[in-house]
Amino acid sequence: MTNDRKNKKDEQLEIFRVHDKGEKLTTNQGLKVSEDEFSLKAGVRGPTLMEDFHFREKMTHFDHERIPERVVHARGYAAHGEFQVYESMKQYTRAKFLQDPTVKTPVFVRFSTVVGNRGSSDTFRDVRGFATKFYTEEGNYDLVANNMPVFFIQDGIKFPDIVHAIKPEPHNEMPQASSAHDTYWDFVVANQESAHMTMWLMSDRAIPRSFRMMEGFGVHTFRFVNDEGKAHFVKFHWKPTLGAHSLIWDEAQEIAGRDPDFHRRDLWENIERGNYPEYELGVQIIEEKDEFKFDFDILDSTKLWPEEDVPVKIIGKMTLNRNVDNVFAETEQVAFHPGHVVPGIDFTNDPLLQGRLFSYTDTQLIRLGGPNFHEIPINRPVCPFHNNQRDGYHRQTINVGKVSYHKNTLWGNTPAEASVAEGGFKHYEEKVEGRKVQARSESFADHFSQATLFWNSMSDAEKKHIINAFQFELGKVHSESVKQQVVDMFGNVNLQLATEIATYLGLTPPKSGISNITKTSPALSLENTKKTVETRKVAVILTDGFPESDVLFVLDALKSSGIQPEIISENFGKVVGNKGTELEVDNTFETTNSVLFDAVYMINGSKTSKKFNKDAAYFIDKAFSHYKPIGATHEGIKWFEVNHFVGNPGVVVGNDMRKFSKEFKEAIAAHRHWNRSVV
Ligand code: HDE
Repeated sequence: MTNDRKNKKDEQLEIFRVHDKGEKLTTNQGLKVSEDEFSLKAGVRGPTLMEDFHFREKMTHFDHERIPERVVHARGYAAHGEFQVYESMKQYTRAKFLQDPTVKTPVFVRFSTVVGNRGSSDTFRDVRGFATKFYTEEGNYDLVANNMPVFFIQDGIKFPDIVHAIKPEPHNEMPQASSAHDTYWDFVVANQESAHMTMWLMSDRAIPRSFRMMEGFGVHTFRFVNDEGKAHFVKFHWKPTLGAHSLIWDEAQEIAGRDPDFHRRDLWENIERGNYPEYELGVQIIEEKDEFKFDFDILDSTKLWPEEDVPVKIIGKMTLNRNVDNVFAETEQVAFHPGHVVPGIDFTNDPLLQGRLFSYTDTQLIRLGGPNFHEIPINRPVCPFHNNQRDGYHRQTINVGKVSYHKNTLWGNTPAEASVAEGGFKHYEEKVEGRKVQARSESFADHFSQATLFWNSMSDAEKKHIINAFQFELGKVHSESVKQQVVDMFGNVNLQLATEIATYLGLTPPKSGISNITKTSPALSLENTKKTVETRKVAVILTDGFPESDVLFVLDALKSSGIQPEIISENFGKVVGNKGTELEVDNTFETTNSVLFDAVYMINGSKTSKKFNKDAAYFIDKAFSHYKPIGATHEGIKWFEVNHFVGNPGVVVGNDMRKFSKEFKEAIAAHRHWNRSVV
C-alpha cells in the first residue's frame, strides 16, 4: 500500500490481517492437515467417522458462517479513507478532529440501500444510507446519514411501523426492495407526516447514478458545543465533488438485472483506479436564540433547512482511497451508532434521534452476537479505551488485575473519570422541564408545506419523473381506496401532481388542496448540481477498419479529461484500425449494455457485419431514449442520420475531431438531455 493511504486505523487493522497465500493448511488449532479432499471413513465405501475432527471443524464453521443481516440497510458497500477539516471550527465545537487542518482522521464509510435484502440489487428506488465512522483521537464519531435530508416519521416509536410497511409484505414476501405495494402506500395515507419524504423517494434522488455522486445528510438537528460550553444547532451535509447525479427509472430497473452490483462495482473500480471519491463536509448552523425563528420546528426530522435561508458552510473534505480487504470482516461487521459522539458534538430533543439513540446498540447485540462488538477490528477506536465492563460472548481483551469497579481505592479509583479539560464528555446542560406525556408538539403538525417547497424546486424534467414514479408505484397497488387516498393526500402538495396521478390511474382528481406555498429552494434540484466529466464511462463502438488516427485523438481527448472510454465490439480480442493499430476490446454487446454507461460514441469501421449492425443499433437506441449524450463520427454519423438522432440535444456529430471532442465533453458534463424528442 502506498504511504499516503497508511494511517492509524490501517496500522491497527494490519495486526489482524492474515495472508494465507503460500501457507500450509491447518485446523483452527494450528495442526497441519494432511488430507482435505476425503473425510475419514471406515473403508473406502464406508461411513464417515465422528473422529474426523478436521471434517467436523470445517463443516461446523461453515454451518455457522451466516449472521443475521441488518433489519434495514442490509445491502451495503464500504471503503476506507480520511477526512481533513479546511479550517478550525473552534468557534463552534471543541471536537478535536475539527480543529487542525493538518490532521487527517481515518474514516470508514458504508453506503447502503434500506429496504432490499443483502442479496438484492443496487439500483432499486430507495433511500441510500451514507454512514461514516471517524476514528478520532477522542474516540469514534459516527455520522450515520442518508442521501435524503428528511425522514418518513417524526417519532422513533413509529420506526418499526414504517419499516414493516415498506419491506416486502409478510404473507408472500413480495415485492423485493420496493415501496411499490399496498402496505407502503397505506402507511403513507394513514401517516401523513411521510408526505415530504415520499416526494424525495419518488424523485430522482432515489435512483443515484453512483455512490460517488450522491449527497449525504445527517437529517437530525445536532448540537455543536465549543470550549466555553456555548452551543449551536447544526445540520450535517456531504457534498460530492463530482456533483449529484441520478439514473432514470427505466434504466435503473434494467441495471438491476444486468448488473445488480452496479453501485458497488462503480465504487470498487474507481477506488482501484485511483479515482478517489471525494465529499465535502458542510454544516448549517443556527444560533440557539433563533430556535423558534422558522416556520417549521427545527427538531422535526420531516423538515429541512432551506440552504438559501441557512447557508451550508463547507468545512472539510473526505476522500475514500482504499477498498476493504474482506467484505464480511469490515463492511458487514462494522457497527454504526448515532450515539457514538465525541466532545463538542451533542444531541437535541428531536424525537426521531432520541429513538435512534436506543436502537443501534440494541440491534448490534443480536446481529453481532453480544456486547463485545466494539472489539471487532473495524469497530475499535484508534485511541486507548479503559473501563470496568467485563466478559460476555467473544471477549478478546484480557483485562489484567483484580479491580473492575468504580469507585475503588485499591487502584486509586482508576480507570478515572476525565474532567472536561482532560477531554471528558459532558452532556450539554440543556434546560428541560415539562410533564411526562405521550404526544407530539403542535409545531410538528404541518406535513405539506415543505413537500410543496420540494415540488416547486424541481425542474420540469424532475417533476415529470416524480409524476411517473407515483404512477408506476400506485399502478402496482391493488387497493382502490388506498390509491384514491394517495391522490387526495398529494393534492395537498400540488394539484397538478395529484391530477396527473389520478388521470393515469382512472381515479377522481382532488378538487382543491391546502398548499399555497410558492417558495422554491434551487439547491434541491439536481439540475443545479456541479457539471463534471471526470470518471464518466463512455462506450466506444468500434469494429475493424476504424479510422484510427481520428479515433485515437478522440480517445486521448476524453481520457485527458478523466473520462473512462471502453471499447465495445462484436467479439473479444482486438479491433484493428485502418492503419493496423490494434485496440483491445473491453466488452462485447453480449457482456455489457448502454445502461451501464454515461455516454456512447459510435464510429463503427469499414468491416461491419449484420449482427454488429443490429447489436450496435440496439445499444445506441437505448442510450438515446435514456437521454444520454451520444456522439458519432465517420460511419457512425450515417446511423445517426437514418435514426433521426441528429439535431436533438446532447447528440454530437462531426468529423472535425477537435470540435467533436470539445462538444461531446460538454454534452457529457450536462449528464442527461431531457428536452430531446423521445417517443
Ligand atoms: Fe437507521 N437504523 N434508524 N436511520 N440507519 C439502522 O442499525 C433506526 C434513521 C441509517 O451501514 C439499524 O446497525 C431507527 C435515519 C443508516 O451499518 C437500526 C430510526 C437515518 C444505517 C436503525 C432510524 C438512518 C441505519 C439497522 C428511527 C438517517 C445503516 C442496522 C428512529 C439519518 C448503517 C443497524 C450501516 C441502520 C434504526 C432512522 C440512517 C435498526 C430506530 C433518520 C445509514 O438500528
